[in-house]
Amino acid sequence: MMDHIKNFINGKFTDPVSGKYLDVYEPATGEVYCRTPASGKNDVEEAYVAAQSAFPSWSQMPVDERADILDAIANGIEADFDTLAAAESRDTGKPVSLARSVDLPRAISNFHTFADMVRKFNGQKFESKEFGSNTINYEPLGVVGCISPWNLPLYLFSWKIAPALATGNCVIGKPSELTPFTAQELGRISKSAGLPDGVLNIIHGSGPEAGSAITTHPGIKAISFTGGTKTGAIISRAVAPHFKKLSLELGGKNPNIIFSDCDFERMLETTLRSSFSNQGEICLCGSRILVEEKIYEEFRDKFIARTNQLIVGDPMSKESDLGALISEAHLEKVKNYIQLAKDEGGSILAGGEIFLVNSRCKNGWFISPTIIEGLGPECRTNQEEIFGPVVTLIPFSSEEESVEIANATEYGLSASIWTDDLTKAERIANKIESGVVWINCWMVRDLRTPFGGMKNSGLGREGGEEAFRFFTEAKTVCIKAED
Ligand code: TXE
Repeated sequence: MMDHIKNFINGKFTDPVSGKYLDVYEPATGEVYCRTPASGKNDVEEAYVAAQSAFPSWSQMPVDERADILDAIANGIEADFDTLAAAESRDTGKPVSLARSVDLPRAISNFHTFADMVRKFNGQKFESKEFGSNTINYEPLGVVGCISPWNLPLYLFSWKIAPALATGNCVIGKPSELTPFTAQELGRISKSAGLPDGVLNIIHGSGPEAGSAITTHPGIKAISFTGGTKTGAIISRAVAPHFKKLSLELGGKNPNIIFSDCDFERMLETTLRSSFSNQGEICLCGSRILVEEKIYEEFRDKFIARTNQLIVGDPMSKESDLGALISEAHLEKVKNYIQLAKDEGGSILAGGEIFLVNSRCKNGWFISPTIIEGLGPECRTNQEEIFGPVVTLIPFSSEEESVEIANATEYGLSASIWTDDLTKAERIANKIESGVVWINCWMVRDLRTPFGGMKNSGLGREGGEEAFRFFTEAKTVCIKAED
């Protein structure tokens, strides 16, 4: 019989009130392998009641004890590392090697980092003769909602849940309906780690049903969301009348700016990763590659050669560099963008085709890594988020031009700059409109630093103390003796 995922409410695994389920596909085979609850308002209400009643004791628990439970959750993930990595690969289509090297280690660090940080997160105090003694306390909000996407399921789910729990909130989390498996496992691990019932509740289901039941619930105080920009706009409208706190981490169209004076081999290696890791389904992937004219041809030829060596294949195989795209609809979307690039006058230098993988993966959703050249910065291919293994090459002739092209989209999530001249790199970094700028590296993340995007890439910042401030209300207590 096919496995059924369950909701996790008040420490128990439960069926959805509707009794209905959605199919969950394995992208590598194109086949349904389990079913996930089609939850809605009633399930969210049950979760809310549980979370609300768990809140007083969880929020008043000494911080060290809460932090110890977060560490125990991290240890629980570590103990199930192999199973969780295989499950993440099956749900998303990503190579299991990537789940092992990126997704799982990061989910573990999310819990440990926020546990460490919250132990040292104190209120501030300002004292002066004029204004007396002002103490600022950061108090948990109550019940908060965390909605995450399918590309890095446990990695992003835990990135939101860990700081929310650390600061004493109770959580209703909703993973993507396309990748629900490891979220269910997180419920089980949290319970074994000693997390009290009702503190973390996990509701499965679609965005318009389960997701919007969370965003519109009048008692839920904040929404932390990662996903598409269009969905971000829908959520903004839904939460506005309730005055909920809102954090949005949305799409990107990130530039890689490559100068002739960079460490070429290191840049090439990293640019391959930033282009095609996770099949290009990472909001931080560098999808527009800006190359100084002087080395444009050398870069293009070597990049094509290296791209053609990448192995697209069964995600379960250790050999595979790229696995399958998340869904048939997403594969269709990426294919349409490749057609659009051709219609706009672009040349396909590598890939551009559906990729057939033999044996068990013959019906899977694979596409080969694709490089496009010959398109101006303003065309749709260079403006819209494709979110697949598709990059464009754009030559530039001066520092000013590189900045102009880099900033010429409505997104502003991240950028990479490649040059040995650090003064130039910092000068450019100051002019780039994005929340993160990497110099001679990519996707290096100290979790204590703020993370998020400018322009249509998001609202607010996650990470470090920014996350703690998001999941708390600042209260100033002022004492002033009579003059
Ligand atoms: O994500 P959605 P989709 C981008 C990428 C991709 C596009 C669409 O370009 O092609 O978004 O992807 C929940 N109320 N990114 O449609 O819909 C949904 O159930 C509340 C960038 O698959 O944004 C899931 O849990 N929730 C990105 C989550 O939102 C709603 C990662 C994300 O799904 C909802 C993923 C609603 N009305 C896609 N509608 C990144 N920034 O990393 C959906 N959801």
